[in-house]
Amino acid sequence: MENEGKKERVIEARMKLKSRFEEKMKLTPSIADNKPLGSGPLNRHGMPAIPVGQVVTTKWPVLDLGEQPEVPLQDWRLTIDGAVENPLVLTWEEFMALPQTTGTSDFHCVTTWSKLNMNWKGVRLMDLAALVQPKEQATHIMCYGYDDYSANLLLEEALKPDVLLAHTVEGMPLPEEHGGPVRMITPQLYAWKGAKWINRIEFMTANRLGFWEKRGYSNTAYPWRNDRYS
Ligand SMILES: Nc1nc2c(c(=O)[nH]1)N[C@H]1C(S)=C(S)[C@@H](COP(=O)(O)O)O[C@H]1N2
Ligand SMILES: [Mo]
Repeated sequence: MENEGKKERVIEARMKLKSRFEEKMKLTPSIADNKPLGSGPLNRHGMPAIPVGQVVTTKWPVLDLGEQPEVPLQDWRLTIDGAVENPLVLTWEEFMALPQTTGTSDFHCVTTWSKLNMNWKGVRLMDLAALVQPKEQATHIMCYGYDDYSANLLLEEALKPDVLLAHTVEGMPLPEEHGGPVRMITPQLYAWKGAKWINRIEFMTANRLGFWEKRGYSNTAYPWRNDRYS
């Protein structure tokens, strides 16, 4: 009984978010762009697999700010706060007990490399949002890492189904240098929008700029428009 009620509430919260953001999502470039720039066969979202100016690599370069924080699982926390009805701090066990999603997606770095068809497992940002319930006025999120990193995102981008807080890649725990224990991935946007070593998601009622955005990177970061810098 208790569980049924819980499930009903989760579904209700999800449906509410969906109806609030469905129209906005349909208008975002990764869905609405009818002249996406790029080459190669179409990807799973109908976009050219290789966005304009990108080169495919099979290696996986590491990009960071010169620091790779080491976070033991028993110390790991994820804070979700700001403009939400139910702010939360999750432990590792609580995070892993949430619904888990697997997905294949591409990774496009603004420094021009793309790594295609990566297999991830983690928790959808959308599912976390359904738990905390963004307030009516929430429009953006800021994601923070255990390093000094931050990245801002429009909510209608963050709520897309392949935006994950990933803990597993290619069936293995996410390596520390790639942001383990947990990082965000944003396959429809340049990869800097996905914070490695993520430890906080702040819902915001107005846009603010993240680490690279303050330094001239694009607010929107859409790979099929060569939307790298502002
Ligand atoms: N916390 C944190 N997240 C980060 C970064 C960073 O320096 N710190 N770099 C970003 C950039 S520019 C890219 S391209 C990707 C790189 O991920 P990778 O090192 O796993 O390839 O992470 C993004 N997320
Ligand atoms: Mo990057």
